[in-house]
Amino acid sequence: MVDRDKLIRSKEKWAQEGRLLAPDPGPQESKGRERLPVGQRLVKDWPVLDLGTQPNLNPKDWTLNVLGAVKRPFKWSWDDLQRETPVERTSDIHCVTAWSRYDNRWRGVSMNRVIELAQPKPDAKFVILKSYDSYATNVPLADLQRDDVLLATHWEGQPLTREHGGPVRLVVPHLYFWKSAKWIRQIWFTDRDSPGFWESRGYHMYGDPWKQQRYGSDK
Ligand SMILES: Nc1nc2c(c(=O)[nH]1)N[C@H]1C(S)=C(S)[C@@H](COP(=O)(O)O)O[C@H]1N2
Ligand SMILES: [Mo]
Repeated sequence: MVDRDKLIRSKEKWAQEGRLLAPDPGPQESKGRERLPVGQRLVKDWPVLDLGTQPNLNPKDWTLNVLGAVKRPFKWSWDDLQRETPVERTSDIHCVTAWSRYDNRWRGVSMNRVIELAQPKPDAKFVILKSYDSYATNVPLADLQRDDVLLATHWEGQPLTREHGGPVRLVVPHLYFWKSAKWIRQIWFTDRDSPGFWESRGYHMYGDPWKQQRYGSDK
């Protein structure tokens, strides 16, 4: 608990001080977008970042609750998830603590499939993701309706490990990785945006790595 509080306080401090913000290189349109966003460095390993509590979930005990501003709320068990057609996507990770990792091969169920089943109501504009470690994060609905957004169960052909969010985590590759909730438990559709764990501690509501939206109010 002490370690956890220390980690949270130091990350809050980063947000207050605007740490890791690299100088803005100016408009890059003409050169085309670099693969590595400004202020990031490439890593080959895969760091583990969370609040220090890693839920130990037997897949048989995992359930996903899809609810809120939808026409058809539903619950999935692990077996329900297995009945869905798996998809594979390869994408890059960009973490707000300034590491990026290229070419992660994920397998899982497309988020578009979840959205298709749930049928969001017209006023559902945001989604709040909640996890088994009581973590939460917010993402606009439109950002989940992308072909590379998955509920991932596998990484590089292997079941997702506990430390990386197994049995099931979200992967939203075009936003900073704190939006990719590990040990996902609930997907809540809503008309109102509301900050999650890091967003209420100084981190950006949206988190676009290409605009360096690390901290709140574009500091
Ligand atoms: N449930 C949960 N999901 C989470 C977190 C967390 O603490 N709890 N941390 C986030 C942060 S800050 C990052 S950078 C990534 C890290 O994922 P990784 O440990 O697989 O690299 O998970 C995100 N998803
Ligand atoms: Mo992070």
